[in-house]
Amino acid sequence: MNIDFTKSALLEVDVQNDFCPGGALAVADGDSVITPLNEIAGRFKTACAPVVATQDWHPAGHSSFISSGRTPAEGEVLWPDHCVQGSAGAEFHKDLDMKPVTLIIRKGFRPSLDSYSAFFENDRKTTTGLGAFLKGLNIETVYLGGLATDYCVFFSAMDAIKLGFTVYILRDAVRGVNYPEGSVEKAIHTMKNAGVIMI
Ligand code: VGL
Ligand code: ZN
Repeated sequence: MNIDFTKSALLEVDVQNDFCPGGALAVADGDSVITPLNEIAGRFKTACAPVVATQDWHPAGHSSFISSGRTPAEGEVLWPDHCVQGSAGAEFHKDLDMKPVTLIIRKGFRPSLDSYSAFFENDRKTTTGLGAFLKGLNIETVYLGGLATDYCVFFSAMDAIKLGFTVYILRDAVRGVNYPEGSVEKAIHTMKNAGVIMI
């Protein structure tokens, strides 16, 4: 892989304990994204290129939790309590190398609004600031890995395309929830059609 580090950023999505085996919203094999992410992050670090880690960061009782008692909207999925601010489950996995990380974006911290994407919250309007941050660094290309393929990675990749970035998904550095069944395949298909490149 030939990366132009002068205009590329690495985005590591939600590599947190709750999305790894043993966590509250465990993604099958979720921790296997860590080794490939550390390897590529090391290369970004050597080049002093930006590495952004996102952290799902919900207040207790968040509206995306089943425990909120809320009736989900059509097509909306509610989740077990996960990534509660300050909890062990919200911490980055201990094996994720944080030394290369130059920015941590926390998301999903508004009680009534979730944020799957690293760029825009689920109202599709509220920004996290990440797009402006990357544009401010003259970044044109985003390499993406992490959890979960069919939710936070998917929405981040689609928004990155919408913002005009060239987007590469690191195929061995993503894992999915696959709920509902088939959602990983559907996400990959939709991303490819939108111009996301799988490598
Ligand atoms: C995620 C569901 C709920 C993710 C976050 O990181 O993909 N999925 N919160
Ligand atoms: Zn969440």
